[in-house]
Amino acid sequence: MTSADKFGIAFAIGITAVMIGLISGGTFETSQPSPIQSAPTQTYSPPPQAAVEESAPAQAPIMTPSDDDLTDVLSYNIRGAVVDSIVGDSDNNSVNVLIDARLDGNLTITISSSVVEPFADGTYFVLVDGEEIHDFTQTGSILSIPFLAGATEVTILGITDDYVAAQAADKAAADKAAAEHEAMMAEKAAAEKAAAEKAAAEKAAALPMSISIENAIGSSTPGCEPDCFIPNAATVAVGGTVSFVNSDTAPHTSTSGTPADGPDGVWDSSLVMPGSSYDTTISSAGTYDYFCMVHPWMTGTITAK
Ligand SMILES: [Cu+2]
Repeated sequence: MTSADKFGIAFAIGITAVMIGLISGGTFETSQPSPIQSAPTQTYSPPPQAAVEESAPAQAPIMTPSDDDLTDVLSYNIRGAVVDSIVGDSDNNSVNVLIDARLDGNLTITISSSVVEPFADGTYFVLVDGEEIHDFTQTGSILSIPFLAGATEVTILGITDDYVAAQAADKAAADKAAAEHEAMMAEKAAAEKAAAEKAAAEKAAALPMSISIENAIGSSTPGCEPDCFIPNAATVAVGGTVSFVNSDTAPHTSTSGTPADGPDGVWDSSLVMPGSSYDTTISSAGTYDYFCMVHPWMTGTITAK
């Protein structure tokens, strides 16, 4: 073997050693109890991943939620216990950290949303040995979770299908309630409109079936116009009766028509003596002019509806 070959082999061994060092990457430390801090601590950080250039096509992530063993994937720091394993459960959108807690302690772990998708507000649920706990803290994606000596399992749980279904059911119920409220309001408005229309119709239908019209006192001389018949303009229901009452001291007539064109033949009382009256029935809708044949300044109208 030449010296050149020996050099080549030595070089290859050196390169291989460097490569192994790079591949194994991550750091793993376990410190012994110290006088200051009695609980053991364990820290793990995964090796940095190769930077992806922005212009490069999207690459499949090295770690995916379907990976079950996340022991060498997630960064954590634990005090008072050692981590046996970290197992992802993509079906349940959760991560289980199996620990051996010799003392009361704390687990700080970074959970990315690609490993466990959080709830809509970015938070996670945390269970210790199956019991939900609330005294953990979450800062961004870093969870700091306390546990008691003897704990064996820390579970970090994200949004679940049941939760999504419950949210969807809540929204559907709210939408239904809103739709029902809207329909009820529309129904109420329609009912109010119908009631108003009915009231208007009843009011219109409530025209009197009989009215009384008097001759103004002293109407036998001009000057009573336009109120020589009181009221001068009156309304009665179709088929109703109009009673002309002569409460004046002179005889008068109520004659349909106008002084200019004369009687039109609908009705004519002829002379009505003081203290007497004359009734006529209006059988058709319309507006009727009338006057007094004796005193042509006396005029009035009757409307029948
Ligand atoms: Cu008259």
